[in-house]
Amino acid sequence: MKFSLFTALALVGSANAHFRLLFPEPRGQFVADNEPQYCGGYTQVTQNRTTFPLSGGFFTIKSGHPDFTAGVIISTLQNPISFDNFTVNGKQQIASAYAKNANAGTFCLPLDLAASGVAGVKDGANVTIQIVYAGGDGNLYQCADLTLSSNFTIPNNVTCHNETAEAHHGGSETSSGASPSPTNGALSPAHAIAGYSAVLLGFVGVAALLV
Ligand SMILES: [Cu+2]
Repeated sequence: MKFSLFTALALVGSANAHFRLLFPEPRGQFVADNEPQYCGGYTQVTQNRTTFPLSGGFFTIKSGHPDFTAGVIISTLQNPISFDNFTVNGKQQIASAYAKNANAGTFCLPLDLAASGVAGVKDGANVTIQIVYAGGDGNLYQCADLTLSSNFTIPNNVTCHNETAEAHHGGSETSSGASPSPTNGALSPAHAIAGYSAVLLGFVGVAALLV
């Protein structure tokens, strides 16, 4: 009895680790158990899209796992309902290349959608981004529905900062103070690892990377 209780608690703990998309706002309430599914379990597009800058944007995630990999794929369909909708001719449309980080915590990453070169990414377009994340317990997903604007800047009350957190699976990692500058983060900006083989890895590739 004691053993199964312990096992159950351990499973809950690991599921809670996962990751959350803090900004832009995800499709729905975070449900840890559904995060391995397409868009974290939210298959339908939301009606209240977030206005998002065509250039110079960012996204923020909170990672419960250290040693994670995260990237962003994009769909230009009005109502993307499957992973296929994020590909063209079988190729993923990558909005932000996969980046790795050794720490858990909150990380703000640049998301310059205009620079992605994806067809249909333009002023006024409705798009959906999907964060693809792997932290050691399988691939996890969160989506956000956006309307792009070339003359919009993210409001000041949406902060972009990095803050590493104590790793939960033992080890020697400790907390560090918040860094006010988005450029000071521990998570490498995508372009910094452009030559890295992870950049063009698909879903399977990310999983394989962590085995
Ligand atoms: Cu997890």
